[in-house]
Amino acid sequence: MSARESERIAALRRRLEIHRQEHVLRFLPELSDGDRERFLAELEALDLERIDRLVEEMQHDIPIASLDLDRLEPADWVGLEHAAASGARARAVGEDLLRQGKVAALVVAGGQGTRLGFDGPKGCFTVGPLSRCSLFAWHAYKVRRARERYGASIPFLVLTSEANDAETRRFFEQNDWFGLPASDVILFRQGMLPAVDRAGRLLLERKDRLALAPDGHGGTLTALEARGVLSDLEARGIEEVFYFQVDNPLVRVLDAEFLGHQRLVRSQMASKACAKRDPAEKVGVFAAAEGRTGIIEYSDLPAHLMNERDSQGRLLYRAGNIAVHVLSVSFVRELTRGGLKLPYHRAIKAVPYIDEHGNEVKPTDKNAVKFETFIFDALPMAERTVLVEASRSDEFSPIKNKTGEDSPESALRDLDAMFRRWLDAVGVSPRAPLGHLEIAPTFALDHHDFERRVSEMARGGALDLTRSPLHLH
Ligand code: UD2
Repeated sequence: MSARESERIAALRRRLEIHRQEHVLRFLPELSDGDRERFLAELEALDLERIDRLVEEMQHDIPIASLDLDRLEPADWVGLEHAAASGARARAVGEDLLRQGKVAALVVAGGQGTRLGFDGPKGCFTVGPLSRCSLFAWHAYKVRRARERYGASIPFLVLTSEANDAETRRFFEQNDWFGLPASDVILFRQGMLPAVDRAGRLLLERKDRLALAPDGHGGTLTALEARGVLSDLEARGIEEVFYFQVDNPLVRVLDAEFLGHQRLVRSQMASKACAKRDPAEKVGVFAAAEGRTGIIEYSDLPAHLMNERDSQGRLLYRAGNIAVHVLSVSFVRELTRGGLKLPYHRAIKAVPYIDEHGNEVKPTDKNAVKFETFIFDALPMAERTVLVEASRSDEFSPIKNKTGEDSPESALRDLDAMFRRWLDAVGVSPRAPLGHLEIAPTFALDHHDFERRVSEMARGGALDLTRSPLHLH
């Protein structure tokens, strides 16, 4: 080891000691030159002050709520009954925006899909009833159809994480970017944050590596800025980003009406909500406090608020978060200027680690704390927001669990029922049984688009909608 390297290590050790984290250097003498070099660089880049702050919040059990729970009230929303009245105007505004090429689509797909138990990026999971295409394909086809319909270029941004970036990239490449121009598909990786034990000490995953975890979907904002994607969007003249999660095949990607609502009230961040199925449904709820709107995550909502009812017997906090937003590019710029200001939530997990003797430990109990930011914590920071109610049967059926509610089976059922409603609206009763009916997003984006396409094709006499199986693509 050179004198210069010894000095470098001594300086790092002094810094780590101030923050009580010097134990991470324990195995340094055992490492090869290359591994030591890489690990030193990783440790030098750590934001130890921030880790101290997070540990302190953890040790004092400071609640991380973006709204004051004692002043909570339900958030205002444009309910379904009002959406019809303002819908046509909003749709025209949104369609104009799309035609002018001012919108990008962004899917967050950095999560690990642990509950589903699928080995691989969740976006690779099969969703097309007949095509057997993946969630990534399903979403990309919506972007493709929107480009075709509005005659504009629409960048498709995909947030990945360290664990799935390479595989996701390969999947897109192998599938020829699902027919989108490769230059308009932008995969960008979210950041990682160190996990700590219950005493706030950094954990080692290997002797030469910290235990790290993705920084949450709030990391989308940091990654947009840090990876140069935000500047790219600005250079392309993009003004609005349509944000959604990879696990919901029903999401109306680039919904013109929703985009219009954002513009009509000059909102910085628009959101969609569905009425909660039951008090315990695992969705965050929209609420307001002191004139600001935000979301209280399901795990943070006290039981008395979760079960509270209004005078008509409906859940008071029933505006469930379906994780569909429109963020204006200028708001994203504002949020990331001078470092991201979102709060860090804590998740207590079982994290494997190397103990002080160098042995690998695979804990069965939850031994560690991971920190993550949530994109919806940006809501209370916005001057103007708008919340629009969405119909669950048309827009929300996430794939989270292996079986039961919110599973592949319930998503297939909901997709099939939606296709049948579209067909019913054009006077057709399909003969195809469950699983034998697919209206691919390349054919139609939503029921408006479907009706338009059907009437065009019916004029040409080329369409038999009673076939079984029925696959329109
Ligand atoms: C999320 C919402 C919940 C509700 C529900 C609707 C949070 C914290 N909660 O719950 O309020 O709206 O969705 O479906 O969002 N992801 C990343 N990087 C990360 C973490 C997550 O990209 O570091 C992505 C992930 O790939 C997925 C989405 O974010 O697309 C949501 O993650 P989740 O499935 O862990 O969230 P969930 O279902 O607990």
